[in-house]
Amino acid sequence: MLVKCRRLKKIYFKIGLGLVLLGFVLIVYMKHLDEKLDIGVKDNLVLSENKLEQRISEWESKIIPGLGDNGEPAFLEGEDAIEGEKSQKKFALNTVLSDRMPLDRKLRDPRNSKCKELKYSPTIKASIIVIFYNELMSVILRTVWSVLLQTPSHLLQEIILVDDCSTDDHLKDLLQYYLDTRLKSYNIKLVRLKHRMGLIRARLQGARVAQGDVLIFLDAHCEATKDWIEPLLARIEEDRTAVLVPIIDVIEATNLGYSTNGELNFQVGGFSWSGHFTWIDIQDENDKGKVKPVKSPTMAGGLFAIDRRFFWDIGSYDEQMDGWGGENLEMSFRIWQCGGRLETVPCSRVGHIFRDFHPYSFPDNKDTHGINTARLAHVWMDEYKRLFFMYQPALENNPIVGDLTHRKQLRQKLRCKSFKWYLQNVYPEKFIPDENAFGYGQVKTDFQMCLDDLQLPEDKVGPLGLYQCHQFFAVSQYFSLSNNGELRKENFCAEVFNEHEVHLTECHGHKREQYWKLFENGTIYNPASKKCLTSDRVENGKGVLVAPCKGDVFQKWTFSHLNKT
Ligand code: LR7
Ligand code: MN
Repeated sequence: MLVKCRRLKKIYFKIGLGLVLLGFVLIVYMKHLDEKLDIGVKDNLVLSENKLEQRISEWESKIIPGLGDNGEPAFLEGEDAIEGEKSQKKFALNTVLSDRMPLDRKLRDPRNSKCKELKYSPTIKASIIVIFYNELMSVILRTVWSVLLQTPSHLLQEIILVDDCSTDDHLKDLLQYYLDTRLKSYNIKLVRLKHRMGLIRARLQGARVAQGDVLIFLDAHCEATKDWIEPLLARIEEDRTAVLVPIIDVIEATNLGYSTNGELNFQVGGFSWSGHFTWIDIQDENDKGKVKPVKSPTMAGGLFAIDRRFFWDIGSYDEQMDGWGGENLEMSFRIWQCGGRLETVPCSRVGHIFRDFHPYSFPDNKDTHGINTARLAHVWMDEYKRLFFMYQPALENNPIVGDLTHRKQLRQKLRCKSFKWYLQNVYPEKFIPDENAFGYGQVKTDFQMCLDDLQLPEDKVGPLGLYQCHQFFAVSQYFSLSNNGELRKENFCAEVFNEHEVHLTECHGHKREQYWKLFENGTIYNPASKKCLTSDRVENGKGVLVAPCKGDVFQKWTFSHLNKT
């Protein structure tokens, strides 16, 4: 009996110990999972429910019905107007106006009328992923409301809000409380990151918890419009390797006006060799004015739809990219080079608030855009990365760029095509400054002065300058004489202006004032004005001009590099 009892005791002890151990293992495992996702559980509400309800009701009571309806620009009066203007300076957004505007304002249908005749019947569902860092709560909620109002419930799996560890207090309990009370019947998840991870990893965390067939990413200051989701889902159902961008309409940061023209002359995505996203006109004449999806060489990055499995299969994001920037070109090149397609869908339209500056700062003030772009250049751009590193020489062999092994392995695993293939097949119009040119590099006079853009910002028009030739070759003195006779830098061309001035302005491809001929004797001749490029009497830092051709020393130019013809 005693023996039996002891044995039983032993067994119980073992079971007990086993359970304790199991519990311990479970706790450790859960913590590990939590850490892996780096997601915290729902915040404990700090304010009492009463207080929260009071704050929300107070805010709701100040909302002005009808303000901003139909996407009309809206204006405040009195004290609010003054405060609104102040907020504009601080947040690059009229936050007072946003707080006064109904969250569920009605927008006009911005689509082209041809779109309204089309019928789509997708059968798959989307998870909408909205990431944010210190965004205004009313702006985030207007994004959420617009999705709820404009998306049929059978196409909506869930909305996932990812808080990239915001420090603004109102985004903590107040936002959670709003969702729990005002939007409780909807499937909205609020994921809080425990550390600021930057927008790339924040999106990845959202994608990890998403369950829909399709992922649709949105910035936290967007508004969806009528039937925005149907053409996206229908196209993905037809081809799961198609990654889609809606037309991104402008919502003005000052008055929240939703501007749209309903026309089909929208633009698609390009890039600059300095590694920035740019808007470009649709290249193929046959694609212009159509309602069907149009090929897009790149995307802006914030708003896109992708099949969830395809997102993971094709390498999701480069998780080592920090902060902000670069991920959009990385994904664009990767999608094309590894067997997908990127398209703009003209019948899907979403508004985005374009802000003049980032209302948030970055940890350590790191140039994450530069570093991230250096990463993608090394992995995806092959020999063409030389052109990017011309703009960022300090990043070329810099350990700050980090380890690239995994991304290079991914490229091998997916057997992706070369960047040359991408340029030739996806973006043949892209100007390659040292390939599509007779001559390129520094354009020197005999007295050590060089053509110089005087560091004109990439999107500004200004005089073509002259400056002492830099000992170490710098990008401001890099020009090409293109095969089409343009004297150009990226998309900027030297153009004769007012008979004798020379400006750098957007290339138009129609020759005329932008057409130049290089002669054996080193003169650069502009047939439209019948004059030659001249450095005569041009002081340091001032522009060059055109003058009657004399063939003298002021009209003699030498390109540092010439292509063999
Ligand atoms: O550390 C951060 N963590 C975040 O979660 C910094 C930002 N964010 C959030 C932020 O709150 C916002 O919701 O990330 C989102 C994007 O940040 P924005 O709105 O400041 O970026 P943007 O609109 O100026 O920049 C564009 O390029 C970025 C490059 O990394 C992203 O891809 C943005 O999503 C992208 N926006 C668009 O494509 C919208 C169209 C604009 C154009 C052109
Ligand atoms: Mn944005």
